Amino acid sequence: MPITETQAREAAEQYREEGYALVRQFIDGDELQRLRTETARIYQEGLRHPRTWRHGNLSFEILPEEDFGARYVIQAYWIAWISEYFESFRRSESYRVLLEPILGQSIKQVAQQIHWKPPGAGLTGYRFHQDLRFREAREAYVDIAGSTVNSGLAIDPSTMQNGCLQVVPGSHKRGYIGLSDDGDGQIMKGLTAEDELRAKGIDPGEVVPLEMEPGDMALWGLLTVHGSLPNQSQQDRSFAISSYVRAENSERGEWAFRGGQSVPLGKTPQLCKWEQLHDRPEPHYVEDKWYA
Ligand SMILES: O=C(O)CCC(=O)C(=O)O
Ligand SMILES: [Fe+2]
Repeated sequence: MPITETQAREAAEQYREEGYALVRQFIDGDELQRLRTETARIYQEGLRHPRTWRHGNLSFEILPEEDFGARYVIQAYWIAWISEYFESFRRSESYRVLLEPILGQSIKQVAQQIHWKPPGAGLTGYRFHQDLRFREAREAYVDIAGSTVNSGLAIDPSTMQNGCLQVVPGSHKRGYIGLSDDGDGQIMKGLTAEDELRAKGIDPGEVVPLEMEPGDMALWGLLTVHGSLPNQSQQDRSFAISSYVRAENSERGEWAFRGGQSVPLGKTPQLCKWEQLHDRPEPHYVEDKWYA
């Protein structure tokens, strides 16, 4: 059963005021079971690749055995291309109800990701940052921050021990502050020291951990300061992230809803993020030891 319009309105209100929102039991029951089963299947699919692999928007980010002692899948992008379940889920009635009070009735999707934090993988934290840093081609959007919302759905229980998302309420009203933009800007290497937060005017005491049960949904914006720690437990934390934009303000993305109607993927992928979609559309492995 999709969330109610009242829940969605309340979430939109919290999102506007605080830069994030938490919706408990966005999905449950059989739907949640299907999500978990399909996520496990996709992890196994990713494990077939010895290194990071891309094909159009579809991609698996791999920590290879030669560098990590075992092979780990830490991210998958645009699995809708290999999963009927995720293709319809990304534009399901639950998402429509959730997104409409924030983005209106015509919506494109610019990111679809699953993040895993396999126990033992080590490099599974995300230093504090604002997602605006990931949006290339700002000219392809109008009012990009005001027209985008990110959503993260807990597939596994998400706890302090396994690296749940942490947010700074109200930080979306402070503009772009450049956290983790120093050095090589690689947000999965190292941790954010409390002093880095203080240097940008954030009291570490303001950070709110979002512990979530499977099926719970978090929303945050492109300017909301957030991050997460590496998994320090024996339980994985898989998390399904999707980023949606108000369609009339974006030249990029796959349609999700047009005038409130769910829109399936077309025959060919639309430009979402990577310029590689045009430069190197064929399947290929990526030589980028960003973790070295
Ligand atoms: O998976 C997480 O804990 C956070 C991911 C994140 O912030 C991102 O991909 O931008
Ligand atoms: Fe992020």
